[in-house]
Amino acid sequence: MTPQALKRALIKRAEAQGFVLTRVTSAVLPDRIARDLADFIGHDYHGEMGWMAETQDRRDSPDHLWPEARRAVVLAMSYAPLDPPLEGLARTGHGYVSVYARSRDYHDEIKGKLKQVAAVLASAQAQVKVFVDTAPLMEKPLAQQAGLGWQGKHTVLVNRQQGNWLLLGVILTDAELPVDPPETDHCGSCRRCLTICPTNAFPAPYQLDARRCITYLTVEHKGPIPHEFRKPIGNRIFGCDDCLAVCPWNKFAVDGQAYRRQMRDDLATLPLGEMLALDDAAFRQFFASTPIKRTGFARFMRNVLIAAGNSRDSTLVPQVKACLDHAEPLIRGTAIWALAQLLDPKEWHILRERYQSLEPDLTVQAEWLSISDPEQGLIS
Ligand code: B12
Ligand code: SF4
Ligand code: SF4
Repeated sequence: MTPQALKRALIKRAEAQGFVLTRVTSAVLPDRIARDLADFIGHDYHGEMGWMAETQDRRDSPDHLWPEARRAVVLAMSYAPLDPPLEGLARTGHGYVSVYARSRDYHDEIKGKLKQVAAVLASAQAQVKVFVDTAPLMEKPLAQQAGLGWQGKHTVLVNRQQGNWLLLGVILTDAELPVDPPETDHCGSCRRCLTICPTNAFPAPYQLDARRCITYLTVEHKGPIPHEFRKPIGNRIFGCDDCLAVCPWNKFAVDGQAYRRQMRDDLATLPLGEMLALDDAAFRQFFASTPIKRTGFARFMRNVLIAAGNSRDSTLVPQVKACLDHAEPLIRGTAIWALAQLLDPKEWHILRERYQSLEPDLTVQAEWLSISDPEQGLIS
């Protein structure tokens, strides 16, 4: 088969698997990308994602990860939601789950489909490796170089027809497939994604300080969430979609059907009272095979407690109070903050007198102390 015919067969198989975009680029990224990655890590924007720094020398270009790689086939699956997702932010008694997480884990979902596409290359005796956010690979710069779209000012890939509700997958191969031209930037003077960000996570257009991003804070960050972010988090209990949802290029996006088939509508907004009632086993069962399960019970409850604190819903108080006796310090500590939002200061001080002297964990002690600090102004 000629390289052109092989590429056509690849695209046909990708379309059959539900990918909305499939393009090919060189497996070499320019030095500029390596410098941007070094800058990102040098500024500590990766926070606790130490794996980004550890793999930096392989991550900056696919041929550093796999020297035989000649081409990167970059594919996108649309997960464009049917309804405007940010409406869920107004339902303060419910936790908001970002759109990508309302389904079976996309890593599993897309990897299976990528393997089906890669089989076309394998059957032509080419070597292949498939990736969905599973290896040190810079998928967005590769996608831009392949012409799938451009990295918008929010750093996420945007396509003129599909918008930015896209999940990316990559197949590296030693086959010499014909390459596609790169895409250019179409953000123009727009700044919508930058101004809507609740936590000011963009130090400049096209740059993200992950440590300030609600997705990082609710999904990747392990310990207590810094106080300054707790109110801006609102009811977002897993991820955030604000910068994606406001992008004007989404108005042309129509094609999320392939992904939607395995989405769980019951995960869009979750009643906080029901979430507070979960124990570890019930959590695992309810979120089985979703990305939420990977954060683990303690981090999830930390997020739910922040949303409960922000809900101003006093009917949640008994459940939040019960968390003060939880074996997990992260849960006890966040419950202290949530109660400071929900209770009258006098009632909160009574609890502090009862619990603080008995508290063995230093991070939880710090919560009692930080909230009673008048400088913080969190309670009277
Ligand atoms: C780490 C990571 C995160 C981190 C950091 C995000 C980030 N922007 O880096 C956190 C946890 C915050 C995160 C959040 C999300 N993520 Co994420 N994440 C990744 C991961 C694993 C690596 C990204 C990476 O390499 N970051 C490092 C920095 C250096 O890369 P960068 O953003 O491309 O940086 C560029 C710019 O800074 C630019 N730059 C720097 N200076 C300047 C100056 C100028 C003038 C210009 C033009 C450019 C420029 O150059 C850099 C290199 O191109 C990828 C998967 C993968 N392996 O690629 C998924 C990935 C990026 N995430 C994805 C998704 C869906 C999300 C969320 C939307 C999920 C959600 N709804 O909650 C949010 C989006 C938040 C946001 N605005 O980015 C998708 C994005 C798909 C797409 N359409 O682009 C990916 C590709 C996963 C996938 N396989 O689909 N994610
Ligand atoms: S996902 Fe949310 S918190 Fe993160 S950069 Fe976008 S708007 Fe900001
Ligand atoms: S919202 Fe505006 S600035 Fe942000 S990515 Fe979309 S077009 Fe670019």
